[in-house]
Amino acid sequence: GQEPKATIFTPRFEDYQKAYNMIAKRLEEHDNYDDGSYGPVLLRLAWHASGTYDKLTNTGGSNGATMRFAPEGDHGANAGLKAARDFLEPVKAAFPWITYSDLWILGGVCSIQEMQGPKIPYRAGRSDRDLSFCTPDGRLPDASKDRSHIRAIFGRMGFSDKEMVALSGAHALGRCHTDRSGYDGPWTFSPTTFTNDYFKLLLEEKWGYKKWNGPKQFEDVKTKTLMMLPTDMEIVKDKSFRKYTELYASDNEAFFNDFRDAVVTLFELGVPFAQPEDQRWTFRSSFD
Ligand code: CCH
Repeated sequence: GQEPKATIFTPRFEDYQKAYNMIAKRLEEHDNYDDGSYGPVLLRLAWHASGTYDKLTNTGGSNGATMRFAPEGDHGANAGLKAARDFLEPVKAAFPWITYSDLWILGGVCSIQEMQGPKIPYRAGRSDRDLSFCTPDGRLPDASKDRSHIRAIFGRMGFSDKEMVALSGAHALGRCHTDRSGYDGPWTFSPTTFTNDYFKLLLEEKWGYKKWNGPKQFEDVKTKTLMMLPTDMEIVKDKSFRKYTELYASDNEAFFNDFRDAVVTLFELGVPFAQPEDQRWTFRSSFD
């Protein structure tokens, strides 16, 4: 006789699109957070999950979602990211087949697209790993440092000067929180819309030291409402970095394209995908 066959559920593009849609819907519904959106902190979660990558040892990166565990979740750089992880829990509950590590990156992709940024092609296939895969503290950038630190940290992941500048443009979004990093304030006047304003403001505004008891940071002299970190200022002071800052300030399309390419690379660092590079998925946005 015939043996009944167990059906194994293999999620496909449309299944991930459903998870994307739920994240987008939650972003719209929960507009009482920070400047009106969880989008920026979701992107920061995806970046801090990925930005631990070390190309020499092929350790770290978004595979594993090891920030779930105390050693890595408690690293100073990850302060406040529990808000983003908790925001995604109902999505994990509704789509239990998705791994945390795929979900966190899907959250980053969704937040960029829903905040009117470029379409970010995506691959699934990350697996969750145990706490023995947690990375040591100190792999993420320290905002008080200079260009050599930026190049050491992003060089360790394999990025070029151009890619470092393109990725920095994410600071068009969100803000610093005194109870997380110690720094304070947003970089732009529209912190929930993805634009090239970070580069424009870096070049066009006059920046001075903020007079306060907190860590050394910059404020725009005119309105004193915007901020820049010491590392942000390196993006205009360093000659090689500045070339790309000028390019992205004057050419939004170049910024969108280069940011997309760099962030796809970032989100995929160290992940052994089965899904081929030329078969990435592009999700429909809520406003498509
Ligand atoms: Fe960043 N970032 N980032 N950043 N970041 C902070 C906030 C955001 C640095 C430091 C800080 C990238 C690169 C760097 C976002 C995306 C990216 C904060 C404030 C600090 C400090 C945290 C707080 O207080 O809540 C440094 C240093 C570097 C590089 O040298 C890159 C790359 C990306 C993404 C591609 C986003 C988004 C935020 C806003 C988070 C929020 O909660 O609003």
